[in-house]
Amino acid sequence: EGVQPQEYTIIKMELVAPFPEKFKVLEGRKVFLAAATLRPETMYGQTNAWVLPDGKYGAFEINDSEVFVLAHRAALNLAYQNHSRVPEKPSCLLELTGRDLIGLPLKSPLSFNEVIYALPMLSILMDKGTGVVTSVPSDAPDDYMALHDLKAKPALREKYGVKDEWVLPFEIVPIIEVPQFGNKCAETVCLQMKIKSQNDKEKLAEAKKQTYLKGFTEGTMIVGEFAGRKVQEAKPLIRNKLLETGQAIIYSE
Ligand code: A2H
Repeated sequence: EGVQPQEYTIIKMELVAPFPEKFKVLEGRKVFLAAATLRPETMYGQTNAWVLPDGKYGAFEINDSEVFVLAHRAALNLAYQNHSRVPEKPSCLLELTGRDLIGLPLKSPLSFNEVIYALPMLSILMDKGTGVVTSVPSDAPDDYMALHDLKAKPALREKYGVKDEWVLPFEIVPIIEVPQFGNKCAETVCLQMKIKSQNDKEKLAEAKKQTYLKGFTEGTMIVGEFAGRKVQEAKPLIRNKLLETGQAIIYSE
């Protein structure tokens, strides 16, 4: 990790009622999976959320009505950034693991898919961001490969209790046009580099570098309110909208 603080946007992915048994104590509150992203302008293309099956999570009171599900470390950081019901102290209502989160139905800001599901990703780091990641397989190589693995491998779905209907209906949503890479830039690069699975760490790091730089510097939005604008211009505009409408907050670490 660098010396510069990283500023993320936390996307509030709302848990759809009625809540499952384990979450009944949270009934009556607004509960969100809190996903940290560096690419808020890509939220149109969400197909699911990612959690680490063996990761430790908690449901934390952010204020009187809202609860965030995220890693404990992130809850502590948020408490020092004015996002805890109790100032400077995380208030955990419920201890959870990633396995408890798999299959939760979510409504996420800007997503063309009205309801998406929390699914397992094995490369999630619990000491980065919130431990919850929003999945945009059109533009993120990690997301593309992890979704590809789940779609292609029934045994992987079975291992984590993932139902077909949480995965199979979800297609890549084109949202950004990148010269030479097309409008499914993560897929293009993963195919070109012949990446086999989400475990192909070295190649994925290279794919990420390529798509991140090119998508940001040369990409054009093809959907949403800022369609036709360059990604560089659209990003702060979309981010500000999400912040102003209460669908996202700023998070630094
Ligand atoms: B990004 P950096 Cl479309 N473990 O969001 C693993 N990955 C994590 C994470 C964690 N705990 N927390 C966040 N991330 C991901 C969108 C996106 C992202 C797109 C394209 C590239 C991209 C949709 N997923 O990131 O190490 C999140 O995925 C490539 C850099 O702090 C977050 O932004 O630089 C990004 O990694 C933060 O990575």
